[in-house]
Amino acid sequence: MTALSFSNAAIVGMGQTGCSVARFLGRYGIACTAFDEGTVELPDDLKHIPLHTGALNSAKLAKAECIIVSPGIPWHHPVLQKVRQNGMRVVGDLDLFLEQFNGEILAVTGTNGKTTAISLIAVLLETQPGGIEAAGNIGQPMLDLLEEEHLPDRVALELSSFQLERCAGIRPGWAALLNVQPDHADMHLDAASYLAAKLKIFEQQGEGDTALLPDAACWHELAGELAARGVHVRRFGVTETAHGLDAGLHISAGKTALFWSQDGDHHIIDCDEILVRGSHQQLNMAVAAQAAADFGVHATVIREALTSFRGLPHRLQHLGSHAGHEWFNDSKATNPDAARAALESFGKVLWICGGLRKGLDLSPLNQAISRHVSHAYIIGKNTEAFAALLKSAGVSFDNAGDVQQAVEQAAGFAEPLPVLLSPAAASQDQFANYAERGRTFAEAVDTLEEAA
Ligand code: UMA
Repeated sequence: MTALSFSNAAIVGMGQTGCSVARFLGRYGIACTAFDEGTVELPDDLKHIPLHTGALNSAKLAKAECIIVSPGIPWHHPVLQKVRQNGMRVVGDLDLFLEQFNGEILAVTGTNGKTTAISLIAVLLETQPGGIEAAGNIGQPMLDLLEEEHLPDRVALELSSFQLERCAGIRPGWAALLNVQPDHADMHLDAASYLAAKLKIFEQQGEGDTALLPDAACWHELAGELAARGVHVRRFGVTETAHGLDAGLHISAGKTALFWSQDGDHHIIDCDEILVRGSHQQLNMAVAAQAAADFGVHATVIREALTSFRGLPHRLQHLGSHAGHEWFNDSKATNPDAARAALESFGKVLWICGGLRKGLDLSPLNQAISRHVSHAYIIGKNTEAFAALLKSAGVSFDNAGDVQQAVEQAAGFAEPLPVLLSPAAASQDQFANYAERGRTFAEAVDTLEEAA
């Protein structure tokens, strides 16, 4: 392990990341002070660390030689800006990880679908020599990987814009950008800084590295720049010809097939053989297939993994048939684009939506709502924006208030339509996170009478 260049540190945010940072620094004997603007209690093994709660204070932070900031704390937080301007070292856990880790890095970013792609990549590569560990935004703080005596040879990092934004520089040998859609308008100053954060994943790539980019024209210039630096650029997307693309979905005569490139050929799986629903999810699976192929996983292993993959909880997860309806948990859809993709995976549905809007414009959902929603149930503390959206799309709705009420009301809907929880909003107005919202939904559905 490389020695650290500081002997005491301030940790800002004591959620998953902050606790992981504290344990990591503890192993080096670094003296830490914890800061959190919320009401937190440190876990038993970290109780010895001094904790300051409430508004951040630059004078207290300035006592540390290094400040490590959790991803969920805005990088432009005035106090953090001030200490940075004063020349203090302020980093995220990704910087600490990169200082220590010398193995191979596969990294995936994008607004939606990162966790699906990274999870599948981890499944596909774990049988390869050297194996793989997945970490990052997926819910596994990356510094925890360094706990082991034997470090992994290779990691698959799910990187959020928050993590990339505060990282001094990263050079993944293999990197993919899945998509960029409006999100986190409450955390980034503007759309340009959100995009700039995502693109940091490619910033230091060079000769011998691989970059996988969507095929849309807006990425051509970046593809050219990367290729000029010697990066092997691959492109993926949805196509009717499959020409010129390395991976994606091929639509022909009403049939969709997933494909990836390997050994100079396209390998194809008919999407009817894939258990995971939704072309947006299948496209992310094509990205994972391409990653696996680039790391030498045999095509038959990729085929087997893709056709047996059941998807992840809270992502268009089929909960079964209850009270005459099929129920789908897509609680992970925390922005309008994710919900749009989910709605487009169905004919007509009963839609449960609403929550914390994060300052996002909902109007891109309008067309999908008109086409795919028969009736909606709004949850969350502020219903006005969703009510206005549904009115403008000409769709009837109820203000259900909470998930349990929405489930009860949808169960009573006469037509046997599928019921889809795909909120298009974050959950923190009523839940700790999207997973708790999804579990609450699944529990409420579970109490309904099971279909015979
Ligand atoms: N806090 C403050 N001030 C703030 C905001 C938060 O003091 O302005 C404090 C909170 O009181 C809390 C702590 O910071 O005690 C939480 O820190 P955090 O929000 O960074 O959360 P962690 O538990 O450390 O989880 C983070 C990621 N969270 C976010 O990026 C918001 C997790 O991604 C990630 O799995 C975890 O690190 C491990 O790497 C979650 C997420 O929602 C899944 N990510 C966003 C997304 O996917 O859209 C980017």
